[in-house]
Amino acid sequence: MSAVDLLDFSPEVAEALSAKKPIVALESTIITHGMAYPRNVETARSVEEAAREMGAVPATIAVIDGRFRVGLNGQEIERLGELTGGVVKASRRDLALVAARKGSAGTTVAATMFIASLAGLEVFATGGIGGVHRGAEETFDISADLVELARTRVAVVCAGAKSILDIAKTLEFLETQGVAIVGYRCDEFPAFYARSSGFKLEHRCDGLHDLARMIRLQRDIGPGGLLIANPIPENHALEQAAIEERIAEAVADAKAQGVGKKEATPFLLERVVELTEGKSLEANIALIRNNAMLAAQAAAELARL
Ligand code: PSU
Ligand code: MN
Repeated sequence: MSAVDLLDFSPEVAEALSAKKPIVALESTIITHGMAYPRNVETARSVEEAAREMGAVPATIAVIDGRFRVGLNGQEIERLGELTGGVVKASRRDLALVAARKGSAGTTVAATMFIASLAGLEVFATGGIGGVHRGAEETFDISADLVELARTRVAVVCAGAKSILDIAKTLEFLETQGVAIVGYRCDEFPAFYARSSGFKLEHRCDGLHDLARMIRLQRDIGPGGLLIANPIPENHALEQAAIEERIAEAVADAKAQGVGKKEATPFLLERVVELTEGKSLEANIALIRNNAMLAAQAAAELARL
């Protein structure tokens, strides 16, 4: 058996693939581990809607009963959303093992990229990628997302990396791994809740035609994907210094409670939402929608190249 045999497409995505319509892959760890129920389900639906508004078919990816599902219907998103915590957070390394016991899982950026690529999808939208955690010099906590970006030919639209991470080390690691990064209408790598991080990017792009050409060439040249950095819309951005303080608190809490490994990211995300009284959640939702819209436009442009 090969990995492709594990793929199942929703009827809508199957039709879009054969008709060569633009498709945007979406991850599901945001649903299972990134937000609490029912906002996770509302967000997943609204992000799909955003992709549709821009003319693409959304394909939310997850592992369902041991199968790699590309495209979930509303009911399936609801079911996954209710399972928060009770379901596996699958990164690349977990896929075969979850499939072997016919389990279900939310897929991280790394796992979603892998499945998207298997399915022949070119463009994927997420909120923020995983990265090098603060204190990684001791814990070695570096997200598998970064390694996947180096070896899988899928373009990933993100709003940068949250400053729950060490952005400088994340960018260094990406450089070492040879990952191509382009800022969409920005000169700096964005910091998720904030439009800039202080870290300059080497490449910038200002239009969809150029972006689509970059995606296509990166796909031709490889071996990895293109990371497209798309800053949070101005009217949703949070004040940098204030959010930085809350994040530092969350990181300290995680350390004090000994939270690490794959629990680190979900714990920090939830703690930041509490500490900002939900403001970070609103920003998070706005930026994912914004990324889905850009990914959809890029996918539509790719179809025209
Ligand atoms: N960043 C966010 N929200 C998220 C995640 C990252 O702002 O929900 C999720 C993504 O699915 C990402 C994963 O791929 O966390 C990274 O987890 P880890 O650090 O364990 O690799
Ligand atoms: Mn980790």
